[in-house]
Amino acid sequence: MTTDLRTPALSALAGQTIELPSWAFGNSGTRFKVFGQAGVARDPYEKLEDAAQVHKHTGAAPRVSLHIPWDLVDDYAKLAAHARDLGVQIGAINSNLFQDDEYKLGSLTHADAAVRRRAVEHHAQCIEVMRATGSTDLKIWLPDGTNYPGQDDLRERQDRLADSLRQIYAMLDADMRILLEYKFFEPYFYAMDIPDWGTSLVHCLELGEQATVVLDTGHHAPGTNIEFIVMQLLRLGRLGAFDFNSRNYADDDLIVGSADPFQLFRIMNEIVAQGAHRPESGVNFMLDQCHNLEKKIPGQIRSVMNVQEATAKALLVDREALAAAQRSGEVLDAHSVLMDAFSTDVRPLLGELRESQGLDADPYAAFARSGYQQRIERERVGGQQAGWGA
Ligand code: AOS
Ligand code: MN
Repeated sequence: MTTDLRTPALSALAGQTIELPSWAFGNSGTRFKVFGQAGVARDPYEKLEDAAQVHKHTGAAPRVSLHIPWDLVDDYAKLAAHARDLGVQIGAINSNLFQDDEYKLGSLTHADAAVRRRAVEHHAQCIEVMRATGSTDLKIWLPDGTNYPGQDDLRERQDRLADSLRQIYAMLDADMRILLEYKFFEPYFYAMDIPDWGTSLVHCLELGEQATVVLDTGHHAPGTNIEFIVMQLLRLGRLGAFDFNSRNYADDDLIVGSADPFQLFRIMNEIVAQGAHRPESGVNFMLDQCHNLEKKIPGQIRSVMNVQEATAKALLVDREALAAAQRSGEVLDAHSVLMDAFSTDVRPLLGELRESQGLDADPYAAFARSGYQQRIERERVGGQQAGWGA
């Protein structure tokens, strides 16, 4: 390496934060089976306690996304205070448009204005939660779509969606923003109403500057060049957040970086190339995962570590050498610069970072040694475990 890349990499990594989803701490599964696990959180308070363990050992996960109504509580100021006491804070608030019978044919796009109004009003409730918890991100994943050609008018559904989103946007406070997610299939299989980043972006551009796109890494067809999308959204200033996870086949929601660490590196490379890893870029690096087989807390710790490792590798790309090789058309030299960074073992660097922060170099092992898992398995007896839909 011609330049010292380690020192700036360490300082950039010290500033990186990753947001955890509350639902990762509840039971989850597939549409075939939800497996229960001993010690799983029974309410949003316990979910925050588990999330705080991830932050305690990684030092990099200080926010937790909530989902309404899965995380309904009587007093959100109290929940936010509980988070603060644990050393974390409330992150994005996720709305839910997919679990009411009324939404079978659509929510924000429904042909019936009364159903659309109800779906819009649910966001007023979410914005109240944001005000009470200090959250500034309203994340909307629109599950609407159709299963059969001719089932509904595609154009009219877009117009209704634009109108519903305008009403939600109008409710935002000045420091709030909408994070608008896209997904190419599921729960509908002919035409989703926000199937791709282009559609999400078009709606965001129409809405205004407080609307940005969420890129869920699991929501693309196989072979999609996700880093290209990342680059383009950054270029336009409209990449609001990631929902990080891994896919092998569909929306698998597996641990980020487990299926394809090279893809995660390529994504983080575009992020670092445009300086978007810095907190002031406004890109929220969130996880959206479900740990069906593995234990929840170590699953989240591993995920945070995977994002940190991909980021560290991206920070070690020798950008001067890369630019020189690109300018002179040295195809393989340019490629080698990237591969050298990708092939670097960054675990010692991250260990050094953590030790400088008073943490154990290996958060995964430190959590295992802590006895927390055994304690919750012993103590959390009785009550209803949190889970998908609860
Ligand atoms: C659904 O497929 C999306 O990925 C959502 O972002 C997410 O799973 C949901 O918001 C969790 O409630
Ligand atoms: Mn998602």
